[in-house]
Amino acid sequence: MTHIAPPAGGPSLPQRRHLATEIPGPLSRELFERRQRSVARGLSHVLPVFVTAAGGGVLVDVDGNSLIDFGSGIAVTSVGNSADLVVTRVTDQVAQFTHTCFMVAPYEGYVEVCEQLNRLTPGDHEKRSALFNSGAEAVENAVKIARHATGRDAIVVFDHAYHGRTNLTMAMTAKNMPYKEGFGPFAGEVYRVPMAYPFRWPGGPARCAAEALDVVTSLIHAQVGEENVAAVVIEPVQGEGGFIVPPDGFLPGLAEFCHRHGIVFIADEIQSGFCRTGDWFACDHENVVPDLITTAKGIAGGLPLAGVTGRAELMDAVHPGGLGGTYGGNPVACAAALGAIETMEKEDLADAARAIEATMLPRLRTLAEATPAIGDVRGRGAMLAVELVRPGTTEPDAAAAATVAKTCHAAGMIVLTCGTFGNVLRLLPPLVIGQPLLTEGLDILADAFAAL
Ligand code: PLZ
Repeated sequence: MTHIAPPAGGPSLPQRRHLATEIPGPLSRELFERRQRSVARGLSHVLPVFVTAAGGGVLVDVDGNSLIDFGSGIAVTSVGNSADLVVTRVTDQVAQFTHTCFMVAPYEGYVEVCEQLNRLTPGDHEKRSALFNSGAEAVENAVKIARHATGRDAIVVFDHAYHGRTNLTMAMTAKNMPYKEGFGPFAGEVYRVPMAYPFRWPGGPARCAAEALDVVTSLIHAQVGEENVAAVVIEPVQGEGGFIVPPDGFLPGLAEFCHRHGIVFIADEIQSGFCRTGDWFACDHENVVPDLITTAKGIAGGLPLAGVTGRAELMDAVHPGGLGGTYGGNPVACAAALGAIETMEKEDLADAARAIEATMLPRLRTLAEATPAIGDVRGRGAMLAVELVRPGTTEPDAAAAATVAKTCHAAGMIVLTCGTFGNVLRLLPPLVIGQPLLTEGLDILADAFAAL
């Protein structure tokens, strides 16, 4: 196959949509054939274009197509792909040393990332952090810490929750297909309660705001017993489950309930954290201070890194040697995180996320008025979504969501779907995306809805 010499990635990549071939093009299709013969079937793709460069708000593929990126690799490249400060810090670190294992011989970068996490996460109490490789691993470790610190077993999670694909986190994740189907038996002592989901709460959003906290806390009381609960784990804005934003008051009430009963309140901010929702963390919106918070994705500009941060007395309850792993807090990933955090602060990317919301949300609301298939528009910052239903009902329409996504893909834009019922289109542009691409992306989306 003849490769086109790829352009250099990063912020200098031309910020334009350009279709050189159909999507996916012939070279991507050729690579896909190789992929089919070599890579396990269990891994699937949103869009099988093979990427050669990315930066700002675009991805460039082997066929020379330049696609608008409304996915950020699932909320990861908030600072953009190959952001300058990530590249320089990573390059310097790679040339210096690549690995010692923090448990064998430590290095400053790990400590510095923990200092930054302790400083940036909600609450000004004394904190400690520990670093891991993936979001699921961070969630597992948060649960380990909560169980160890409380001496209790039960973990409470929510409908529509997503916490990962390891055995414990599969048990915590709500949706069966594709995450859990055939992969059991699952870890025990995980209890699920309803999520405060305004659009789908029986009786509607007002009833949700009035009732949800009572429903959840009385279920915990009756079916688990507060004194048995080690932790309540919640995504303050749910991600994979459908970008579900609980009504104001729900999270503060839940945190207060946990506090009253000695339950560790764990916020899983793996998708919602690091400026995505227009604050450093989604919890900041209502000044909710979790006891433990899990982070990953946006933390390191695309390199694999995750963290658990929390109250010093909880984190330090675990005996020396009780936490760890070969690669957790790898020096190159830590260098990337320091570059990403510096970028977020210097460029005020929380403000950029609010500006993205200011551009997108009114357009999405207008689109919803003209489109009977749109049942709900929701989200915060650059974590926005549109839920598709059969017109005039709340019946989920996954096929319509898939059709709109496909139309966008063919037009040269990456959008992702999500939701327990697969009927939610989610919009997650990099926070550094320029206004012209954002507007063009919204035009493409509007056209795709018009063609529905
Ligand atoms: N917690 C809130 O969003 C990852 C999953 C993609 P890992 N979400 C993307 C997929 O289909 O596997 C996620 C999350 C929240 C935990 C996780 C898990 O993070 O880094 O994928 O393990």
